[in-house]
Amino acid sequence: MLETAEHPAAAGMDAESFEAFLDQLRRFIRDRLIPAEEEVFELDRVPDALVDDMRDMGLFALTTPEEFGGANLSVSQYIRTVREMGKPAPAFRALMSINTGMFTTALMKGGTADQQREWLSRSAAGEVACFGLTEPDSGSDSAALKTRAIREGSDYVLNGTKRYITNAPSAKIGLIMARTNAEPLPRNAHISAFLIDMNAPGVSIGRPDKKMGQSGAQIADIILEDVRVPAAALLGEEEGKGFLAAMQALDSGRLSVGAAALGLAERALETGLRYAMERKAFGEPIAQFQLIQAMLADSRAEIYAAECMMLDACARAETRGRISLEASAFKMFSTEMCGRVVDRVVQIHGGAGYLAEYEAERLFRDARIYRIYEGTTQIQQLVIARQMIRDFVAGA
Ligand code: COS
Repeated sequence: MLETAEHPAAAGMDAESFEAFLDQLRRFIRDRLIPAEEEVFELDRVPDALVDDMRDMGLFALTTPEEFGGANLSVSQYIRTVREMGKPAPAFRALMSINTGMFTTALMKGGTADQQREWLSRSAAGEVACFGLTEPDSGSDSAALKTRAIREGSDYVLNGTKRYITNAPSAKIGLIMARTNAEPLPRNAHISAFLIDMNAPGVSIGRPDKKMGQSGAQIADIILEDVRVPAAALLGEEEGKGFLAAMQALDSGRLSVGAAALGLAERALETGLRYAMERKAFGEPIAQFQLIQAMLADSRAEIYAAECMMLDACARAETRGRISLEASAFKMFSTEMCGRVVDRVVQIHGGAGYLAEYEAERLFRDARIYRIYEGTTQIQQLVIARQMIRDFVAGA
């Protein structure tokens, strides 16, 4: 949840309990999640028993207010948690992070009290959530989406297709953006957000897409054919607020992706360092060679820079309103940094880095999407530069 100052219980969990939770999570990751990675890759999904364990750990309820069954973590606490979840196979984080990130943020900022009570409680209880913004003909240009929601009496009827939707195959609840007026202008004005039960008649899910990496994190199309929902499903019970809800949710999502990329980079560097210490060439561990050390050192310094950005962006989110610039800057830097780190780790491995048998190869593939989803690096540049221009014009 962003802008916690708006929320009465903004302080999050007390520091001691949070550190204890983080220790427990690190053990859970080490003892349960990492050993299950191969199984996740084979099944291409997270096994049910592990999903249950994740629910028991409260991982779907991290950011939900206590009154709806959540832990009410502060932004910093939540994002530090995501960083840890960035270390095991990405499938685990993908499964819980829509609930704790975009879904919860959109509801907290734009939902009515009744909507918050129903949907945040379901989310916190571990009903997997999805977020339907992207479509076959609109990715970066979110405002161009075509899915329609037409008012019929006290209902809305939705038709359209959503694409690349994380968790679509397992989701029980969804926040789906649709156009409530066919008028294309003003560009963002007619986009609304709907809370959907994914078992509703007319909702069907495409076959999970085959991807370059992040095995086990499923994405698929959502096809909406005459899906009838009550007017109470309209987020905030007000038309035209969907674009804002999506953009606000993306600010939160971008902090989360940046943190996940940081976690993955840290794991990759550990892998690279271990290999460099064990692998010998010319009679000594390759870690003793200065050119290998340069790759290790550059990676370590960049990880440190991303960590500092993360902590600063979170601190600002806790004391200030909109942090689109910082969220985009952190997401851009951290995901690009992660790309460089995994590339160096493959290089440190030499020929072994190209083999599927070694972890470096998987980490290299898994990292690639972070520079693309929840806004490409180029979209982050746009967000940053536009904010700079706005501030300049406003004389800030
Ligand atoms: N918080 C609050 N308000 C926001 C906002 C945010 N994070 N982002 C945009 N807005 C507001 C703007 O201030 C603007 O308000 P006014 O009309 O009052 O000035 C309005 O929303 C429209 O914003 P903008 O003009 O920037 O919209 P554009 O259609 O030009 O699109 C981009 C902006 C390209 C940045 C946006 O569409 C985007 O982020 N695209 C990428 C989407 C994405 O990340 N997709 C990945 C998958 S989604 S899971």
